[in-house]
This record gives sequence, C-alpha cells and structure tokens, in this order.
Amino acid sequence: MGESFDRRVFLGALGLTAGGLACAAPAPEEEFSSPHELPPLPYAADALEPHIDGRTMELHHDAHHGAYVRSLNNALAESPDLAEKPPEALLAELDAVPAAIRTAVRNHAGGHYNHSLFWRMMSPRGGGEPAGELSAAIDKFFGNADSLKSRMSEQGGSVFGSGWVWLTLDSDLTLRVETTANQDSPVSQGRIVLLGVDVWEHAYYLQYQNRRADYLQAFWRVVDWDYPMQRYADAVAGRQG
Ligand code: MN3
Repeated sequence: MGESFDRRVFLGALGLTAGGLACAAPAPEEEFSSPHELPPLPYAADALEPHIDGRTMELHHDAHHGAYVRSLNNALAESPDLAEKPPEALLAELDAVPAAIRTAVRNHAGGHYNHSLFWRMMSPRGGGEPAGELSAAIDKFFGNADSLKSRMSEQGGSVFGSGWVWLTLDSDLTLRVETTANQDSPVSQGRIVLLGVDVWEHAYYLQYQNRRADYLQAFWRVVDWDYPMQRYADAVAGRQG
C-alpha cells in the first residue's frame, strides 16, 4: 500500500496520472522494434572537419535522421505490407500509399532515404573530381565538373526554405540538376539519385550560420565521387542488362 501511495505522490508531483505517464514515455523497446533502422555514419562524426563540424554531423545524424526513421515506423505501424518495403519503393509509388499516411510517408521515407544516401556521398578522403563514365556524362551534359558544381551550388543556394539540390539520372540516361522542397525525393519523379546536398539549415547552421554558400563550397571538399560514379555505372549496366 505504501508503494502505491508513493507512486501516486510521485506522479502527482509531476502533474501526471499513471495513464498519462505511460503515454508520454513509450517503452524503449517500442522505439527500436520496427523495421526501418538508422544506419550508422560510415565514418566518425568529426571525420569531415574542418569542412563540416562534428557536432552538426552528430545532431544531423542522430537527432534529425533518427527522427525520420522513428516517424516512418510510426506511420507504417498499422500497415505491415508497406512497412516491409524499402523507402525508395515507398517513394517511387506514393500513390499506392493510403491517403491517410501518404504525407507522413512522403516526408519521413523521404527523410530516411535522402539522408541514408547523403552520408555516403561524403568522405574524409573526399574532394577532387569525378572520373570514368560519370565524368564523361557530366562533360556531355554540363561541359565539365566545375560547371556542374557551380550549377548545383547556385540552385542549392536558391532553394527557398528547406530542401535539397540533386544530380539525378533519368531512365534515358539524361543527367539533370534539380531541387526538391522539404524531404521530397527525386525517386518520386522516377529518377535515380546520383548526388545530393541537404540545404536545410540544420545541415550547416551551427558552423556556417546563414552562409549557405560557404557550406555548399565545403561540401565539394568532402564529396565522395566514388559514390555517384558507382551508382551511375550500376544504372547504365542495369539498363543494358
Ligand atoms: Mn538533413
């Protein structure tokens, strides 16, 4: 009886009933039992310094990307068939997602997918220039790698509010620079993502404050060209196969 009284006094001091506390604090295992998982960063959080600072990377990955994963799992909790699909499959067929959860899936599958790729587009050994087939395609569509970088930096700088700037590949192997708002992904437009830069303020504000252009320049110093080169080669091989 004493224990029960203490519990009531404790909950009362917090301004909560027992039911309220249960709602406010879900059991930890509930947060990690759903199908989508936060992938670890492929390098230490501070590995991209001085270009992108470790605290930004830590918050961006753990807090922001982590929240997209949790919210996606929550949105899909009542839809086991959809919950088994990888995020790119959900994004490619948003019309097949029930209207009641479509916006949540668009935002959170987009956030999960976009960030999962983004971490791998950067490396402590990054920078430099693209090579191989991708380099030839960039030259064909944009003139050279510098003009691609300029175009992406310019369009990334012009995104109003939150969004991304992308280098994408169409099914006819057209390369394109495009932007999306919020966490919308080019996958929903039928494109393959080769490269992308997150221009949400959370991606740079701690280090660069309002200087998005400086952050975009910093991205080119850590870009891992091997990633889009491999994706391009896979896409060309898949089209020929
Ligand atoms: Mn982000």
